[in-house]
Amino acid sequence: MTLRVGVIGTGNIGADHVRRIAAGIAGAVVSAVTDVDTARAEEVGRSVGATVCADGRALIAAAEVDAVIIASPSKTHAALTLACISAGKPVLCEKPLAPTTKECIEVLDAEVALGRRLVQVGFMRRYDSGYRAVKAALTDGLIGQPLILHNVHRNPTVPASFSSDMTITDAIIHEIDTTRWLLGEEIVSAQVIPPAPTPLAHPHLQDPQFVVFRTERGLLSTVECFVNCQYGYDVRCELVGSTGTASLVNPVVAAVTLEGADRAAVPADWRVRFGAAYHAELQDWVNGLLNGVVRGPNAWDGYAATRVAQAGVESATSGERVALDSIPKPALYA
Ligand code: NAD
Ligand code: ISE
Repeated sequence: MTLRVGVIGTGNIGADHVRRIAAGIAGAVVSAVTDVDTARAEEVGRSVGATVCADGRALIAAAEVDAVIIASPSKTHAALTLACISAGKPVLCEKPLAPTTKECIEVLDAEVALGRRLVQVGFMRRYDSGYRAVKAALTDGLIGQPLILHNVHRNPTVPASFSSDMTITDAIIHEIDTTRWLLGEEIVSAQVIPPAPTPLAHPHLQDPQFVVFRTERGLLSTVECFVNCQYGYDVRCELVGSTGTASLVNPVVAAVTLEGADRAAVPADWRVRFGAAYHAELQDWVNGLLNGVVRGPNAWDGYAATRVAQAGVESATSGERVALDSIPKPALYA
């Protein structure tokens, strides 16, 4: 059987997913696309022979769509995910599941009422070989007891439309998920501490941002997120344990030895750095669906990450540490 995938939003990541599925994901084809920018949808659709649907709802309802990828802006995610659940179609929703916990709870409620899991959230770092090696070092007992996780997340630049809240809800949300996943426990508080700002960011933006998360067992996870670092896309992570540390190694994309020095190129953007992880995420999603299961990061993970991000936004405003509460975890996500 071939899984027929419909993609909503053919911008940066949507077009990337379309290309990736067409070029090398076994067992799947892109059968339909849609975008409010119709010319863009037509161009991307034409490149892979996919139908262009009028809007997200038409795509979700289309007979030629078995499963949906949502790659439109974050504020559209919850409503489109709810429409997929109503239609009984599996959905890979890009992160975040929604910018607010209220919307995430609506998605949880709808899935629980349906009684089966259809939603996967695009936390693709869980599929990155570097992050997996860090996790394996911990679970294999190589570094003793986990104590502190240090994270760095740098983008060369962002557009003027990118806000300080989005640094937390759209960028740091990746570190929130990797913290929960690597350490296997929930985050219980968040504090945002603003460093001196770079002169090279748009004036409305606090950049960089620095956050300290504390987990249930008192572990710390720190995140420096700098979205105008200029020099490239740089994601780092070091897990400090009681007997050693495990670190993510930034993959070398090209190296030049010249004039007595080695120069290793930094990835240009997330497409380059995490290309293999996006591939693994999509292939695992398709393989699972062909066997009737959704097994990646689920709607609970989406809710759990957004509630922490929302606390971060609150802390950025107040300057205070924000303690988190949580709704009970439904049995569907046990
Ligand atoms: P983008 O602006 O490049 O693309 C979004 C596209 O959606 C645009 O073409 C826009 O015209 C279209 N669009 C807007 N409203 C729509 C609607 N209602 N229906 C259909 N199409 C609509 O943005 P992007 O960088 O591709 O990000 C899209 C989403 O993917 C965001 O939620 C972002 O957080 C997520 N993302 C995830 C990763 C990752 O590493 N997992 C990387 C990049 C982006
Ligand atoms: C973007 O939306 C992503 O998800 C990238 O992975 C992340 O690095 C970037 O900061 C976000 O804006």
